[in-house]
Amino acid sequence: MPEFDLAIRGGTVVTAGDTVQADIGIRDGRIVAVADRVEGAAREIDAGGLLVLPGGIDSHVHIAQPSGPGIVMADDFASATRAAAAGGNTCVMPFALQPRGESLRATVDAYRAKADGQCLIDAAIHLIVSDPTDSVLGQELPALVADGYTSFKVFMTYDDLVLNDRELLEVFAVARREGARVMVHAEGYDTIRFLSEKLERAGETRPYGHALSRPQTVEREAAHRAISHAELIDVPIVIVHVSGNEAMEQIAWARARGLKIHAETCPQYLTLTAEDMKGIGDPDDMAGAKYVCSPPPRDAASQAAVWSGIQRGVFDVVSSDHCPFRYDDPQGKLNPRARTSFRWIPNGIPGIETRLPVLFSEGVSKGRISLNTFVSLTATNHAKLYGLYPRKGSIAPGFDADLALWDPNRRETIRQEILHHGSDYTPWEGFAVTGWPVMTISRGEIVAEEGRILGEPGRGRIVDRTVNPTERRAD
Ligand code: DUC
Ligand code: ZN
Ligand code: ZN
Repeated sequence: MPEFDLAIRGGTVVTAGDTVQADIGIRDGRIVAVADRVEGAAREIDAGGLLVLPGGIDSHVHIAQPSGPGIVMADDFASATRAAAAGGNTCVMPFALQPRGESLRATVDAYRAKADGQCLIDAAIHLIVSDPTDSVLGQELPALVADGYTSFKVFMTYDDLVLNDRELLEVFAVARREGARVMVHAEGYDTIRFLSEKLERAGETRPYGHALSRPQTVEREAAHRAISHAELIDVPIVIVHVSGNEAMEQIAWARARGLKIHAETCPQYLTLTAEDMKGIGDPDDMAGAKYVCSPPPRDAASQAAVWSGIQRGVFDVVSSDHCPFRYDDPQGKLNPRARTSFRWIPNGIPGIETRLPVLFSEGVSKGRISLNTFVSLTATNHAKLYGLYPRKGSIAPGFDADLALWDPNRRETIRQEILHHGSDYTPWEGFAVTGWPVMTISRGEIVAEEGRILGEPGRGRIVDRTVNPTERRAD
């Protein structure tokens, strides 16, 4: 009987720390050998001329999430995980969103049922806490963390989701006690409402009004407030989807004070700008809705600032914040109310399939970041931050055989017609990239090759996580 089920031969193996020529031996879905030469495999893949990277982990995606009356998200678990796999990913982390007034446990059970039998690659589920009642804080959250849901997101804006300062503090305190990870959407609710109403009174209702309603000050103030609360409770937090210099400065300031503030940014803040929301060329000015996400993309100076933050290590992770809606659809971006004001355009853009090629091309191919930094930002740090390490996120014996084979020289142009997501557009239409994932392997099985999907939905697993006991701290 062969020693390995699969050998990947002759590739350049890249981890967060090393770049080496090596073969990889895989058995029972796990990596069992990384060596000069691996002999005796039932099947071999020739990776000559290719990079062998840990499969991407996208720790911030929205899949089949309730999105308000009349609005439907464009991806279910089947389409989202298919698109993710085609884009070089092997694990995604979506959110079970607690509607106000409902039990968090019931929310999680219902969300897990949606994923059942659908996933092509593995997924791990975060929670969104919108209603931190006494029973949620005292019983449900601790029990859910113990059951493997070890991270939750809180919002500082949105009518149905916003937590006030007292509630943020209560959730942070539970996270500290249970050793869970909190992700913070840092934008200030009252300021956004004030500005939105002012813009509407002035007749500025186009999609571009979205950018005007949420300037960087709104993000900076909320980031500072979240950081102050985290300092008070003495708990690490992750500020997600950081869009520019102002919030970034707060994070760097906090770190200089010794606080454990983690940060995430996304390809949209490196490659898009608020100008995209002007929808040039569209007679109705609505094409800009394709780019409406929160925080909004900013300007060229902000892009440069975020690149510099990546290079200086301010950012732990680059996620997609995939939040897909169809554009030409009454249940999507062009819902009837969206034409009356930007505030009714669902917030979010698709990006699960394009995150890695865009970052690789703009980052590695253009010489802004090393291959090893790319791996840290797209896989290893996600695994470490959210409790998937040392099972996922690197290439070494014992890790899941989750791999992406990359052609670093391959030139492609991103187009909707080559993508697999459920949305009817991509914000990166026509974007030229150098570097492309040619094969994705999930626990030793090829799930995507040259844009073709090979595995069956339902083979992907929901991964439960455990907290590191050293992160649990009594009050
Ligand atoms: N926040 C996200 O993280 N995703 C989409 C919309 C939002 O506000
Ligand atoms: Zn958010
Ligand atoms: Zn998000």
